[in-house]
Amino acid sequence: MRAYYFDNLPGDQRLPHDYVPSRLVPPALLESIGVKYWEIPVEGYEARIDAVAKERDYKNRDMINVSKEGMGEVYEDKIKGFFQEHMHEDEEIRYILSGSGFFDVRESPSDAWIRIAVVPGDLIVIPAGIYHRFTLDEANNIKALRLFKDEPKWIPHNRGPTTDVNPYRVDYLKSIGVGA
Ligand code: KMT
Ligand code: NI
Repeated sequence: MRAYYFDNLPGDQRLPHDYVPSRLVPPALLESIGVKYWEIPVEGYEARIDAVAKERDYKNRDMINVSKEGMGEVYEDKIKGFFQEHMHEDEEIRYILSGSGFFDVRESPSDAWIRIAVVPGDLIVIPAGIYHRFTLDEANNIKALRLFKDEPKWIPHNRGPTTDVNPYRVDYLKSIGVGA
């Protein structure tokens, strides 16, 4: 996992969009906006993922394969949807098994994009209420475990006037000490 500020330059979303020189984002900053992550080697990952799932009460899981081969006809639409800035009313938990990609999360209150480059072995928790998006990188494939607490709630709420007042958004901002 490597986190840095997104350069905001136009161009392919799959490119790194890293400033030159990079503006790295330290772990403490990610923590301050509620993003958590662990590194768990993929070789023999099951026992350690089971332990984290138990500790954090993640009762369900499934696997997602984001690639042309893995998704077929819905691939292009899914890719577009993942990259629309959105929030969820639950955590988005991903454990990367193979491939790579970028999770972009909004820093608040600056509203800057932070790009998190994930690789196999990364377990990332994107908190409920944070604005974020996802894209593949130029390798065009990622396979990940999706963990969830109870029933899967995958609904993306695209950013807009409604999400700005969504109770989960408001709670999120409160939890990181931003706003009234
Ligand atoms: C999501 O919800 O944005 C995704 O599942 C992206 C792919 S998981 C690496
Ligand atoms: Ni999401």
